[in-house]
Amino acid sequence: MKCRKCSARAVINMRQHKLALCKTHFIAWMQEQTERFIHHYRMFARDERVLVAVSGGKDSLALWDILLTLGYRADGLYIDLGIDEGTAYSETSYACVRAFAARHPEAVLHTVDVAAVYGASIPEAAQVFHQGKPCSTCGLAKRHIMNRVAGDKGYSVLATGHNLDDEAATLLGNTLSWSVEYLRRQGPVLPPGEAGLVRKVKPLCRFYERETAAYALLRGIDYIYDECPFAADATSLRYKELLNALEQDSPGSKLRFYLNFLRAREQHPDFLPDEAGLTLHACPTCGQATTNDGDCTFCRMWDRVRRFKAQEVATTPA
Ligand code: Q46
Ligand code: ZN
Ligand code: ZN
Repeated sequence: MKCRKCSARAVINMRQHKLALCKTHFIAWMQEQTERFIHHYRMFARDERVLVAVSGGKDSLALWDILLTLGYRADGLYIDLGIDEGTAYSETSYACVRAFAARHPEAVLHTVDVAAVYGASIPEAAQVFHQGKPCSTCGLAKRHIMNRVAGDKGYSVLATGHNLDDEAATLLGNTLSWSVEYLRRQGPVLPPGEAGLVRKVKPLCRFYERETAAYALLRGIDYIYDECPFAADATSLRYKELLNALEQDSPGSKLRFYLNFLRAREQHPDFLPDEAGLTLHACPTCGQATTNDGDCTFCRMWDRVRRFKAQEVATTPA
């Protein structure tokens, strides 16, 4: 198969766009398209400082690479979750992030070691607070830490590497359960809320996962290939498989599902109205936005984890 633009050998065929491209033109296409999405969804301006949440995986490192190549002021944030489970997941992913950052002296890498700062790793905290379900603990911790670091370090916008497969799977899950509040908030841009929430953007949300993977490989980015050991239990993987089966029969169905949802919501704003009575206020302990009376869920979690650990120490025979 030949590249549509120059007739060289194509490295990727994107059936949903009826577009095959060679290495050079595919890399340029990914960067141009990202720039287009940033403008189209009014994600951020040239002079804004962007904090990119990097996990060491292909999507977030591809995003950081694209933003730097496009000339944006993009720094990275790595959160060390302390996940090992015999796979050295956190250690390996951090090594990939550090290697990328070392090649980009123009950018700053911020790191937060969860166990060192809060007293327990994510799997340890999950044992106490989420009946051993690390993804709930992890999501809560990442949202809080990303927002805090962005606010503390003066970034007006936080960018994550979610791709179309992630977004379509989340959309399917939210639709199956008719989670109106989540459906209302899902999209390429989550505007800043009250009480110090920063704007969140997903510049890669219209790229298929295979496209971000191809981009990372073709750009020579060393990323962690293995999924987090807890990902295998995630329901979203089953939704991704379902959507892949649909895509196989009907190329473009994933993209249509997502884009038509965004369009429908824009055309019918009353379909998903703002939830009445949901007021945010600042957590008295950390200052971040919460709907709780008193401390936010993040602060309650660490308080319980610390009390549990202190009790454990007190009852352990010397
Ligand atoms: S890192 Fe965290 Fe994911 Fe691992 S523990 Fe679950 S949520 S699967 S994106
Ligand atoms: Zn070409
Ligand atoms: Zn708090």
